[in-house]
Amino acid sequence: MAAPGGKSVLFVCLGNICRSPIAEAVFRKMAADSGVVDKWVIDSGATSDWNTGSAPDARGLACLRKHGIETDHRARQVTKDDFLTFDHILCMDDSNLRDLNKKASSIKNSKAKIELLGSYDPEKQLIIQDPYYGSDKDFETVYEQCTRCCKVFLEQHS
Ligand code: WE7
Repeated sequence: MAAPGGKSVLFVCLGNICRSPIAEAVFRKMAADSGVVDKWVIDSGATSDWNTGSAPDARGLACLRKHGIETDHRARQVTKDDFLTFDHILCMDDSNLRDLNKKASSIKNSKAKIELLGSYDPEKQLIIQDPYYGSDKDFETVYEQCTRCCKVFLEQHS
């Protein structure tokens, strides 16, 4: 899955239309700006199959665009294969963590390290809240949390 000698990270939230596509796009931009994007396999996925095939939420796309980031991601559900191929699975809240750990426990040889993305936040905001029923400001908060966390995650794994 990963490039030779490379690393891989899958960002996960409930529907893969709000938080995890933002995290994925932010991390890809950061890795590109640092010249290491070719060393990484970067993707995002959902714990649910509710939005499979959908584009990211328009508010999330607007937020990313405001920060000079584009994405053409389409929502997909996390698969059993993801636990065998990804080094890191980074999720947003405790509900995601429970769903992922439950799925992982049903799989032989799951290798992915499953963590909260917020565990990398230097400002210690552990949970990245679902902005689905929120405002543009909530998407901006998600963006800021993802930016802080992805920076530390990339530094620690470079
Ligand atoms: C969300 C969501 C989010 C909530 N993205 N949806 Cl309605 C529904 C039902 C099952 C799975 C999904 Cl994904 C969705 C649509 C998409 N970020 N957040 N729903 C949400 C938020 C708070 C309380 C309950 C729900 C379903």
